[in-house]
Amino acid sequence: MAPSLFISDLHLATDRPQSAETLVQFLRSTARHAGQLFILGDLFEYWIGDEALDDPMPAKVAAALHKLGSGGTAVSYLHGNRDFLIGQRFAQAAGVRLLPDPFMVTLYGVPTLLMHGDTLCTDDIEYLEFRKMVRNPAWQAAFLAKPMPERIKLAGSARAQSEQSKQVKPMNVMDVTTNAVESVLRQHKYPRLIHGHTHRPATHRHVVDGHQCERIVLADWYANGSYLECDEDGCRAVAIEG
Ligand code: LP5
Ligand code: MN
Repeated sequence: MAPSLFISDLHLATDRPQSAETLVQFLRSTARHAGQLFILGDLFEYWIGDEALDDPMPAKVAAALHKLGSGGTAVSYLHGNRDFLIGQRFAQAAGVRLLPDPFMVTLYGVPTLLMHGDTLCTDDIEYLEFRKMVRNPAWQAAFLAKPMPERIKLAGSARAQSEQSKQVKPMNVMDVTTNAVESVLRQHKYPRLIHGHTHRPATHRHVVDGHQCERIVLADWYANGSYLECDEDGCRAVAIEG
């Protein structure tokens, strides 16, 4: 059976064109042989409204995703903490299905839970407060109603505050907590879990109520591209040569 591929945390930005180029090449080659491609958030460095589709880089990425979908690889997208404002216009232009977070899917007989991963970082109280604010539909509607230059300014200011706050936060606060992981695994009847966000790629094993669960953390694309490939034999991380 065709494999399922997973990517996250690409952080595509116009001023760092290499990652977008790597992605477009990946969508035109490896991804075409997959049955499904799951994007688990933070495809873009930040997203402040689907008007960004008027810019060349996001438009090119959306077109390449759409072409992949038309060729028979189903593409699904789950929001990250940087691109939670991706909306229906982008979804249509890219031909992607927007998934809720968390999302359960059975792959090759294995129940698998997909998340971005930010909600598992339950010790990061400041972040979770910020998240609560920006995930509120009324806040989002008000933000999207602002003129683009104002949105750019606010996003810049949020990024600056985030970078500042990350410098003083202990590293473990910015990782998942065992409690949150175990609780979500329990809630979903002990599936395999795949997520990104922490930029700490690894495969962890959790024993929850006597059940063995695998937790796979995806890598970011800062240094080079990579993807996770899953099939009936399990999952493996693959680096994209380039
Ligand atoms: O993103 P990353 O990996 O660097 O850090 C995250 C958490 N930070 C965020 C913030 C985003 O980066 C902001 C960019 C989103 C832009 C798109 C939407 C525009 C929204 C505009 C908002 C006004 O997600 C970081 C985590 C880290 O992951 C690890 O998990 O720790 O969380 C923080 O740093 C949050 C801070 O603790 C609090 C941030 C306060 C921001 C307040 C913004 C108010 C702006 C008002 C301007 C006048
Ligand atoms: Mn993230």
